[in-house]
Amino acid sequence: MTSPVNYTLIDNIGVITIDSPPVNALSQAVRQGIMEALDVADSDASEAVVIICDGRTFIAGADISEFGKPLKDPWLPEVVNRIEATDKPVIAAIHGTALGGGFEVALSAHYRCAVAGAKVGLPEVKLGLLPGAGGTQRTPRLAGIEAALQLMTSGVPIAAARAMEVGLIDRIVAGDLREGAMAWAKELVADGVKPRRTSDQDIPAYDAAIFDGYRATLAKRARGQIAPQYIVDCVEGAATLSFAAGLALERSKFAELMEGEQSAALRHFFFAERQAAKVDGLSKDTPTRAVESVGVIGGGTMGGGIAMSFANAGIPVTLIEISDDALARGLSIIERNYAGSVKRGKLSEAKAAACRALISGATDYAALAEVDMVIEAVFEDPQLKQEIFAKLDGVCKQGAVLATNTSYQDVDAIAAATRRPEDVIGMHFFSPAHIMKLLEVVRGENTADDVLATCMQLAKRIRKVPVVSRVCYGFIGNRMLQPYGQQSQLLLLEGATPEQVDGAMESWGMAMGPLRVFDLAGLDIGYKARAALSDEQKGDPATYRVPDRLVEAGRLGQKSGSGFYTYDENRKPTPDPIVHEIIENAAADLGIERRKISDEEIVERLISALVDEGRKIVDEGIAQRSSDIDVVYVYGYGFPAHRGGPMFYADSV
Ligand code: T1G
Repeated sequence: MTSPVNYTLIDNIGVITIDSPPVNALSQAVRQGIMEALDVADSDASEAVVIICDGRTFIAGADISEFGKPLKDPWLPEVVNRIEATDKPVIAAIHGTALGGGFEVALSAHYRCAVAGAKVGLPEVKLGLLPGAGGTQRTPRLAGIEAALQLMTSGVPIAAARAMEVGLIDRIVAGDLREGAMAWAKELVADGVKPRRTSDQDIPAYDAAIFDGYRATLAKRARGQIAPQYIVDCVEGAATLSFAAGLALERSKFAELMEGEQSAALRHFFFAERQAAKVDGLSKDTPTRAVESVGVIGGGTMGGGIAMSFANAGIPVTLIEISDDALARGLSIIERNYAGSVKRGKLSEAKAAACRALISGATDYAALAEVDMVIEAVFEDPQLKQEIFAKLDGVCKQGAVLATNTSYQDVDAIAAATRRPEDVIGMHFFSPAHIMKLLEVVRGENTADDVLATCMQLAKRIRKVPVVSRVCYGFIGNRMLQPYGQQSQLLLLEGATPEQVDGAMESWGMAMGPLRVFDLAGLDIGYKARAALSDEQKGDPATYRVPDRLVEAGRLGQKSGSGFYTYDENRKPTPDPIVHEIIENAAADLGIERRKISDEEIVERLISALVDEGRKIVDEGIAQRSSDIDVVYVYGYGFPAHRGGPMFYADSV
C-alpha cells in the first residue's frame, strides 16, 4: 500500500507532502510516513524541510477513528518531538484548518506560514481531551499564557491573521502556498537561520492569578467538564515546570481523559452529529434542487428567526404576513435580533446590514411565484396550515419545495392539501431559530427523495444540524419532552419542589431544568392544547393538574412574570411559596402521599422517561438510529454533550 506521505528533494529543500483524504488526519500510516521522510531528510542534501498537505486542508488532527483502539507506533508525541529535534530548519505550510494534533505538528516545526484563509485551532476540549502532543507546552511559549488558555479551553479555531498577531505563525503567504513556502524556505537558508525550537523558548510574562481565574470561569461556563480544568493545569505546568516535566504532566492528564467517560461521550457525539446528516437508503448522488430564494410565511418569533437563518447564509427571503401592520411587526423583530447580534459581537454592522437587506416583506402570496422554497411558520392550527398549503399549491412554481415548520401537526395531512405531496416536507426549527442549531427534517409518506436530499444539504448551508424524522406527534424531540414533562409533574406531586427538580437536573448537566423550560415556553400552550382533548386523551390528571392550576391563577410562565417560579425584570427565577401550596393542594385532591425525594431519584426517573420514549421512536422507525436522538437532545434541549446524549448515556450506565 503506498504511503500517504511523499518526500521529494527540490533544489536544496526537502518537501514532505501528506495526502490522506478526507482531512489528512494523523493515522498510523501518516505518522509513520512523516518519520520515514525525516530519516531521509536527515541524511540528504536538503538544507531545510517543508511540511505541506495536499487536498482540502492541512492536518485536521489525530485520527479520531483510531481512538479507543490500541495505539500503534509511532505515537504522535514521538513524531512531533522528532520534527522539532531535526537539525535543519523545518517549515510548516498551512491551508484549510490545522487542528489538534495537526496544529501540534506545525507547532513542533521551527517556522510556520499559512495562506490568509487558513485557520488554526486546538479543539481537543470538544472531544473531552486536551492537546496531547505538546500543544499545552508549546502554545504558551509562542503565544503567551492568556492566548494559549483561550485557544485551548474554547476549542475555537482562529484565523491566520490572529494567529500571526499572537505569534503562532510567522508569515502569511499570498498566492500559491507551496511556491510561497518554498521561496520562504530558501530565504531562511540563505539567511543561514538555524532550527528555532519552541521548547527552548521561555514563557512570556504573565499574571499568576490567571490560572485560578480561568478555573473559576470554566467551573461555570463548562460546568461538570474535566478537560478544560486539566488544560489549565497543563498550561500552569508549562509556566512552572521544565519542558520535559510539562510534557510528562500533559501526557498523564491526556491519558486519564482518554480513558474517561466524558471523552468517550464527546467522541461518540462527534460522529453521531456527522452520521445524522446521512439518510439510510438515500444514494449519495440523489439530485438536489437549487434553493437560491425562499419565502417564509409568518413573521412571528419563529418566522423571523427562520428568515434570518437563510439571510445569514446569503439566501434572499420574502417574508409574508397577513397585513402591513403584522409585516412591520415581523420585520421589527428581525431588526431587533440583528441589533442584538451586533451588540453581542456575533455579527459586524456591515454583515448584519447585508443580511438584513436580503429580507423583503409582502402581504400577497403572488410574491412567492418564483421562489425555490417556502417555509410556513404560522401558529399551530392544522386547519390554517392546510389552507396555506392549498394556496401555495396554486401560487408556487413547479418544483418549489413546500416546507412546514410545524412542531406537532401531521405533515402528511398538510401535504394532502396540495396536488404535489412529493414536494412537501417538515423543517422543524427550534426557538430562537436564528441561533439554535437543531433542525428536524420531517419526511412525509410522499416526500420525494430529491426534496429530502435538498433539505439535508440546505441544512448545512444555513449552519444547522439536520436530523431526519418520520411523521408522529412531536416527531423526535417534542415527543420525548412529553413523558419527561409528565414525570416532572409526578415528582412535584410526590414531594419534590420545582427548584429541587430543576436543581437536580441542572447539577447533573442539563442546561435548564424541566420546570424552567416549561415556564420559558409558556404554560398556556399546553393548557390550550389540552382544552381540545377529552379527559381520556389527556391521560393521568396528575401529569397536568399543577400547570392547569397555575394557568388558571394567571401564572403563564416567564411571559406573565410567574409560573412555576416568580420572575424579576431580568427573568431571574425565584421559588414561590404560592406554587408550593398549589402543588400540595393538588396532591391532596389527587390523594397522593408526599414524601422526601432524592436528587438521584429525580435524575433517574427523568432520564429514564427520555430514554424509554427514545427507544420507542427508534423501534417505530421515526428516527433512523439512536445516535440521531442524542443529536436532537443535545442540540435542541440542552442535554450535556459530555454525557453523549440520552441514548448513549443509558447504554453507558
Ligand atoms: N479524524 C478522523 N476523521 C475525521 C477527522 C479526524 N480528526 N475530522 C474529520 N474527519 C472526517 C469526518 O468524520 C468526515 O468523514 C470527513 O472527515 C469530513 O468531516 C493528540 C488527540 C476538519 C473542520 O477535533 O472539526 O488531535 O463522514 O464532515 O464539516 O492533540 O471535520 O466524510 O466519512 O466534519 O468540512 C482534533 C475534527 C482531534 C477536528 C472539517 N481534531 N474535525 O469539517 O467536514 S484530537 C478535531 C473537524 C487530537 C491530539 C488530539 C471537521 C473539520 P466522512 P466533516 P467539515
